[in-house]
Amino acid sequence: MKVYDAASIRNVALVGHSASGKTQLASAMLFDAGAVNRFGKVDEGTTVTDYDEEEIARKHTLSATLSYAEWNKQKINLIDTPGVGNFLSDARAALHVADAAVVVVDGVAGVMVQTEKIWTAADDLSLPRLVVVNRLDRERASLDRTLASLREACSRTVIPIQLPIGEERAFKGVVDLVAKKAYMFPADESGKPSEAAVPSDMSAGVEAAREALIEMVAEADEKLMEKFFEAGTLTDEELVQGLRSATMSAKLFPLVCTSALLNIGIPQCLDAIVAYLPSPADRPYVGTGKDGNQVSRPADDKAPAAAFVWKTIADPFAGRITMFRVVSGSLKADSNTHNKTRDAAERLGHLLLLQGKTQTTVPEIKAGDLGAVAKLKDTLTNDTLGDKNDAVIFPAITFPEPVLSYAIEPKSRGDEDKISTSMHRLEEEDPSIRYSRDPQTKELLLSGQGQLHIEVTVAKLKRRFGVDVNLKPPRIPYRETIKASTEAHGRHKKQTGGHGQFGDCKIKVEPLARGADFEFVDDIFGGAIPRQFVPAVEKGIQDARTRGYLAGYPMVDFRVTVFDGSYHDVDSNELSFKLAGSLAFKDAMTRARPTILEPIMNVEVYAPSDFAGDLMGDLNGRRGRIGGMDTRGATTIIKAQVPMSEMLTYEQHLTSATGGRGSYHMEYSHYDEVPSHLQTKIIAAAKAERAGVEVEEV
Ligand SMILES: Nc1nc2c(ncn2[C@@H]2O[C@H](COP(=O)(O)OP(=O)(O)O)[C@@H](O)[C@H]2O)c(=O)[nH]1
Ligand SMILES: [Mg+2]
Repeated sequence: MKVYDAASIRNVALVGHSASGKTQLASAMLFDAGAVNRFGKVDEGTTVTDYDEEEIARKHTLSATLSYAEWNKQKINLIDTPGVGNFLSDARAALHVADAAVVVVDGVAGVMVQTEKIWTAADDLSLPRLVVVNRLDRERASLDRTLASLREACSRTVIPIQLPIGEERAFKGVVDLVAKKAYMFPADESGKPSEAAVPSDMSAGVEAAREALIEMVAEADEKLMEKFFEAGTLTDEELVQGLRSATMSAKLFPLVCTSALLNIGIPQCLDAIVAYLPSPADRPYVGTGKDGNQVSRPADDKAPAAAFVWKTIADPFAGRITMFRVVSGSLKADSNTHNKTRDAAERLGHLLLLQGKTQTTVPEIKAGDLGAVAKLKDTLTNDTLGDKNDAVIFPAITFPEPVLSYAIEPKSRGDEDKISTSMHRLEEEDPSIRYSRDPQTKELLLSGQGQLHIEVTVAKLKRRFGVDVNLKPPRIPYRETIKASTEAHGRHKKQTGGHGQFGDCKIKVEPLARGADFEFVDDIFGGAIPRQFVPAVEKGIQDARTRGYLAGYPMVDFRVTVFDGSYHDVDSNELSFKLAGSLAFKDAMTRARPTILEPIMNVEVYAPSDFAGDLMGDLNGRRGRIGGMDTRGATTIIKAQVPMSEMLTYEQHLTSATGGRGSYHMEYSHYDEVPSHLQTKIIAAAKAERAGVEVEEV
């Protein structure tokens, strides 16, 4: 395997809405560049980057996958990423180690919800982007419409550097606007075009599009603007240079046209990646130095070794596979390194390049390149590896908090231990899931980004670790709070021969603002309760509030002030004051008007406009509050706030209501009070459940 210096590498993340053709595009690029011998197809389960059985079965990318190819003597590292909302965290992680994003957009549907999400994520990182309008061979595909949606939703400065030749089924090539050349592709999917003259019926369109490109490039740079005004145009060289620097500074986003399935336009897409997107040498990586100051780390292989871990794979056989970007210096096989985040020694065994699931061992991985290593001891995603004496640490990727929890139970009783070790491995692989035990019901909880995310995690658990579990209906993380202030009294007294027990406290409870959680204030003067027992009062109240009052959900957003009490010289002890605290809490609840809160989600629905009326009606039926509506071409975007409990079945509803053409995104917004008729139901359900649990425990 050749070793590439940083200037000869392009690290690109393929991102965009699900089914825009990212995986198929990666497959075509790898094939055309000669990195693989076979043109893999998503529909046949033969692509390099969707190799996981779960991905093949579902025909959806579920996890970021690394692959690479050489093109024009440059090594392109391609990270194929998921486009389904539930799995977008992996796409975000990939953006952190890429120097540029290739944003793939479906030429039929245009910009969709996840395209926008990931575009914004790339904006936050100031990442250069190449836009690929794919699936141009499909019926109803249109570059013009897709471009309009890109300019509306993403950026005004998305600019075609190619035009498609032929539409829909007749799509057979592209015109390169920079070189004014046409490339016609054969129907055999070989991806080997023949050069041709620009079709005569396109010449006016090509001229106009080239003018528009030149103007945009000139606009992005003052010097070029002056030249443009003087000469009325730019030279070819000025155009190429200007386009490159405007793309690298994320001022312009060049657009290319492809059919990844028919292998049309792919070599030109690879050319554009090499010509216009930055190499690691062009973009220093930013980390934190010794005193917390920012340091900019160029991709210099002579500098101290520093690598950032962006992903971990839990392989049941090979163990942990750690995927990293070497930021500076180089990592060497069979050598010692240091986990600087955890201050722990690590031993690097075989270093790996990953072509999907195929691993190639290499002696060294140098600055700017992406690679992997198996069987590290302590290293997890977001850690920095490298030279012990070099202070730099790279900023962590933030992963989304889970929004939904399901209870799981093993199908066979003996699997309890195995579940927990396997789930911890899967948590290492996917930081957007959480595995825990419900303190009230003792159930095992699996939390994640949505139903599909949970189902896929459960499928992984079974396939990789042989643990089969039942998924119980999702649990809504209700909370309780109070609506009124009151004072209350709790006294615990027991006199049974010998030592008695005595604790006594008076408290005040007051509602706090939403999100304030819980405050405890010690307002005891004059020793009404001895110092050492006040924490016991707090403990008693804490225990009681986590068990809730109405339906067993933790009570939040209130303050408790203990302001008085009494004690007994001999009989008072910690336990007595704890019980007194808990009694005072219960007493307070009889007057504090307790109520139940539920999580409210921000929801964005994208669908063809014909469905907008029905979808809004449905959201109203789910107690949703419509916050706004937008149209983008033929697509309507509905924004609403909807209680989580009403959204559990939304995925299925939206798919069937729109024939699969709608999509949505949802994230946690805030907690709000549950309407009282529904509270009654929640309380009844909690009682029934508690009764059930008790019976079982007998
Ligand atoms: N007609 C056509 N179908 C495509 C094209 N690219 C991808 N597809 C199909 O679209 C579906 C989704 O492709 P995939 O690569 O999995 O999309 P991803 O979710 O963005 O990775 C698959 O059935 C592909 O065969 C294309 O250029 N033309
Ligand atoms: Mg995919």
